[in-house]
Order: sequence, then structure tokens, then C-alpha cells
Amino acid sequence: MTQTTLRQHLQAQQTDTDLMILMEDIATACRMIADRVRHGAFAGVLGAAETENVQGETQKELDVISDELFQQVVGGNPSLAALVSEEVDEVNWRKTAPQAGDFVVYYDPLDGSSNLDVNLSVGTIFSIVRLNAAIAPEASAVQIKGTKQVAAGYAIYGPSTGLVITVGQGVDGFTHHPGSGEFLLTQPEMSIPPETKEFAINASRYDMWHPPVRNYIDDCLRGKNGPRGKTFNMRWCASMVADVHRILTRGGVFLYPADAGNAAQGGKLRLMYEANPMGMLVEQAGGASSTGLGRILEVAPTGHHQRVPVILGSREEVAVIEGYHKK
Ligand code: P6P
Repeated sequence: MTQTTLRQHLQAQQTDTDLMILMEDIATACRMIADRVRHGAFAGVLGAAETENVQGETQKELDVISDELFQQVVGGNPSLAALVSEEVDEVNWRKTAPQAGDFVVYYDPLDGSSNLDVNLSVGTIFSIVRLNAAIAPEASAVQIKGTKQVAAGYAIYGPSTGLVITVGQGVDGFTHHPGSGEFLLTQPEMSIPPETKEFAINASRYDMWHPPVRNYIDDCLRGKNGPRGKTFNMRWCASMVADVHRILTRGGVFLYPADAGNAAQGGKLRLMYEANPMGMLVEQAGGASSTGLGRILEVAPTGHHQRVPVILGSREEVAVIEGYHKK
């Protein structure tokens, strides 16, 4: 059985050399983060750091360690203009005069880190944009629409360490092979079934949901004798990477809507390094990604830590949910 490495796969897709090297650097950072996560209990770093991130969230020690690793490994790439991290308020400019052809990488170094101390899956999410002109190193210059992404992906630190990527030619899944250290192709051409009977939402926020989401979930819960005519299942991992990986593998729909509790912030999840990369992956796998009122990738950013409502997954179910928002 032929084993295809990440590099061989990217070469087969005629990926631009600079982009391929950048993605390999990101894969290296993810392997190093995986190692620190898997040894976290022995290093005593599964707990909370004494710091908060720009989101006002208490950082886990591994959040900080993962961000530092990502900066150390990816930050040295000669084609990189800037890094934008969930864990860092300011844009991390790597060049004083970014040029056309340079890349901006947006990333969440350790998504779902509240799961660390209970040993559930966490991950690293990344989004890559390529500059089409020289820019001044100012924060507004990295507020670039999701449709401009040239690549996106995530690593998932679960029972195995996985890497799922797109360069705009579909979605492919790799698994870290400890013996060789390589990410080997194990889930080629990932595709989301258009229909589903499975939704993922934090149901504890029911009393804060706006009517479109509450009506949608109520109708799903009324089962085969209700308006949907079928019985639904629910999953919620509290780790976007884990929920999205399940949806890319077997279908489903994921919702983190704006609600009465987060409306002032625009929602919970971040556009540039959660919604946009996951949105590109889901669309490339035949799914849909929406704010409820429109395509996530079309949202014009107003800040690099901006939050948006997120509804993504099986395209026909996303369309049903958008219908509830239009009523
Ligand atoms: P809640 C993790 O903190 C995260 O950003 C996503 O990975 C996840 O889907 C969501 O927040 C979990 O939110 O409200 O269930 O804690």
C-alpha cells in the first residue's frame, strides 16, 4: 500500500513551493505542540496560566506554550509577513515591509484547551492568505476576507494526531505516523453528506438563543412526528476542531450562534482563525458555512479578533437553518 506524505500530496496538487514550505512548517509546529500536549501531565502544564488572553479568557499554560512553539517554528519562514494569534493582542509582524507574494497566517494555537485537564481532543487551527500587493505593517492590512484564503487546516490532538488541510482543491486528512514522524494521507478527498440527522450546539445556552435557533432546535427535537419528520442526534465536544472533524468525516451541522449572552461581542467564535479556516474546509468538502444570514467567507473583517455567529456543515441542513433566520 503506497504511503503518501504531506509533501508528496502537496506536490501532486502542484502547490506553489513557498506555500508548500509554509504548510510543512505549520505541520512541524503541530507535531511539536502534539508532543507537549501528550506529555503535559508530566510537565505539570495542564493547568491555568496566571494570564488572560485578548479575549479576556484565562489562558492554559499549554495555550501559551503552543503559541510560543508556533511562533518559533513558523515565525522564521522567509515568506511570512505576519502572524495573527488568538493568544496575542497585536499583529506579530515578521517583516517591516511586507511584499506581494508574502503570506499572513492566522491561527488558534490550542483550540478547545478547556478540555486539556479532562483529556479530551483539542487542536490547532490555521488560515493562510497571500498578499497580492505590498502593504504597510498596520493591523488594518490583515483584515482580509475569508474568500481570499489560499489554504486552511487544523491539527487534531485526539487518540491519534491528525492534520486536515485544503489548498483549494478539496480536503484531505493525514495521520501522524510516530515511526517516521511524517503525516501520512489516511482520509483522502473528505466529503460532507448534504443531509444530516446530527447537530452540534451548546444546548445549555437555550434560554439565551434568539428565536430562529430556538425554533430550529425545538423542531429537530420533536423528532419524526414533528415538522422535520426525522429523529435527530446531538453531539457537543466543546472543541470546535473535534466537532468539525466529525462533521468532515460523517456529516452533521455545527452551531455557535449569536445569542443574548454574546450578542454584544458579535458571537463567541473568532472570524479570522476559527470561522474562516473551518468555513473554507467545510465548503471545500461540499458543505456550507453561514452566519445564519450569509456566507461566513464573505464577511468583511473589521478587526483581527472579530467574533461571528457560526453555522456550518451539511449544506442542505445549513440551508434549512438559514430559512429559520429568514422567517
Ligand atoms: P462552550 C473552545 O473554547 C471554543 O472556542 C471552540 O473550540 C468550541 O466549539 C467552543 O469554544 C466551546 O464553547 O460555550 O461550549 O465552552
